[in-house]
Amino acid sequence: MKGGTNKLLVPDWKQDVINLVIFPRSGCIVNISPFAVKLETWLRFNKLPYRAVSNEFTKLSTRGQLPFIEVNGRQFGDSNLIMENLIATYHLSIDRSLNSRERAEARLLTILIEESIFRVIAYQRSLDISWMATEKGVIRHFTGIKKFAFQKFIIKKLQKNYKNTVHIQGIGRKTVQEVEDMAKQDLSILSFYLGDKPYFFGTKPTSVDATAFGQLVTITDTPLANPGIKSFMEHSTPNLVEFVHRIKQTFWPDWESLCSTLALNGPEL
Ligand SMILES: N[C@@H](CCC(=O)N[C@@H](CS)C(=O)NCC(=O)O)C(=O)O
Repeated sequence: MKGGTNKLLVPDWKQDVINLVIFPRSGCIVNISPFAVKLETWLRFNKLPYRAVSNEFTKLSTRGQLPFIEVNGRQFGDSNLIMENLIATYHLSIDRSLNSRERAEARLLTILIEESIFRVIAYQRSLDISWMATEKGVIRHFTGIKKFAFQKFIIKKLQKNYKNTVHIQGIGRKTVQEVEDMAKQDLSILSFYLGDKPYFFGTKPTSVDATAFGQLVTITDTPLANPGIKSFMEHSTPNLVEFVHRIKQTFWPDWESLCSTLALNGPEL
C-alpha cells in the first residue's frame, strides 16, 4: 500500500491482515460510526481478511478520525482513500465493471450520501444522542464510575461536538422540518436511482453500495431525534429498506450476534 504513517495501535501485526480500527460495537448497530459500518461492509464485499480492533473510545487516526486501518505496519485513514488504496494494492475487481458514466454517477451518489444524508444524521445526533448511553448504544462497555461519567458527562460532550460540527457546516442552522424535507428529497433520489435493482449498479455490489449501506442502516437501525425520517423511509422508499435487509442478510449473518455480544470479531478469527 502507498503512503500511510508508522504510528501503530497493533504493533504485533500479521502480514496482509487488515486491522480495522473502529469504535466498540453497539447494541443496535455494529458501529455507531456510519463510516466504520461502510468500510467493514466493503471489506466483506471483497472477502479481504481483516480483524476488527477497538479504538477504546479514545484512539483516532493521525487525521483525527475513525475508521482507519493498519496493514503491514502502516496506518491509513479516510474510508474512501482506504478503499482506493486497497483496490490498487490487491488489484480488486470491485467497481471494475463500471463504465465512465457509472463512475461519474457513483461519485455523485457518494457525495449525496456522505455530504448530505450523513449531515442529516449528524443533525439528528446534535439534537438527541441519549440512546448511545443506553443498552442500544455503547453503555454495556462501561461499569462503575466510568459508566456514570459516560451517562452524565461524556454523552453531553459528544452531543456538543455534533452541535458544533453541524453549526459550522451549516445544516445546524436549519429547522427540524427543513432538515426532514432535505432527508426526504435525498432518500427519494436514492430510491429512484436504486429502482428495483438489488444493488445500485445491478446485481453485484460496488463500493457505492457499502457507502449507502453505512448511512441507510444508521437511519433504519438507530434512534433518530426526528422519527419522521425513519417512517418516510419505511413508507415511501421501501426499496431502500429492502436494500439494507439484503446487505445484512448476505454480508452480515453475524449482525445480531455482534450487537448482542458486542464481540468485535466472530469466533473464527
Ligand atoms: N471522511 C471520513 C469521515 C469519517 C468520520 O467522519 N468519522 C467520524 C465518526 S462518524 C469521526 O471520526 N469523528 C471524530 C472527530 O471528528 O473527532 C471517512 O470517510 O473515513
